[in-house]
Amino acid sequence: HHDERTFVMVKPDGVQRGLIGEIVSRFEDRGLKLVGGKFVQLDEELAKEHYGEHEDKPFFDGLVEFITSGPVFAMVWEGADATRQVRAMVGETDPTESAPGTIRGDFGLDLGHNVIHASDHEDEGANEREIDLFFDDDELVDYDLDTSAWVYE
Ligand code: YYY
Ligand code: MG
Repeated sequence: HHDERTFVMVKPDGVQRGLIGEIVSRFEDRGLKLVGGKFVQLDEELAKEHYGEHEDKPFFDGLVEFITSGPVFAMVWEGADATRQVRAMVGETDPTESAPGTIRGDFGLDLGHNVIHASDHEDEGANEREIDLFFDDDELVDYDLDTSAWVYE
């Protein structure tokens, strides 16, 4: 099936550096379908819930401060194996360990400012949890993309 959905967010550093368009283009070029997108200023509560799995880590407070420091661009992308494929396009958590050609490997040099968030494909259900946290059902649009017949056999 081609309808797996995954959550992606251009972080405040990516927004400030003018990388929204570049990042959207990469997912479009891959053949993924954008089904939702919005510009959001996270408050502390949403940031802490989104990163709840890391609340006991030493970097948690700094992470919450960073992710609330400016607007983010939140998106939902749909396609075959979307969560895993998007993570592969994002690269490793640390941009200095990320291969050239990945988003973090092309645009980042620092672990704390790694440009983009994407749902973890190894965390079962993370994609759906994150989509629900950021988007209401009526903010996600069902539609056919004309190119799908050429992307998929
Ligand atoms: O999913 P991903 O963003 O690749 O990494 P996570 O391990 O979930 O960590 C979330 C976020 O926290 C990461 O993107 C940067 C930041 N972070 C950090 O500042 N220092 C660490 N040692 C690990 C993660
Ligand atoms: Mg993660």
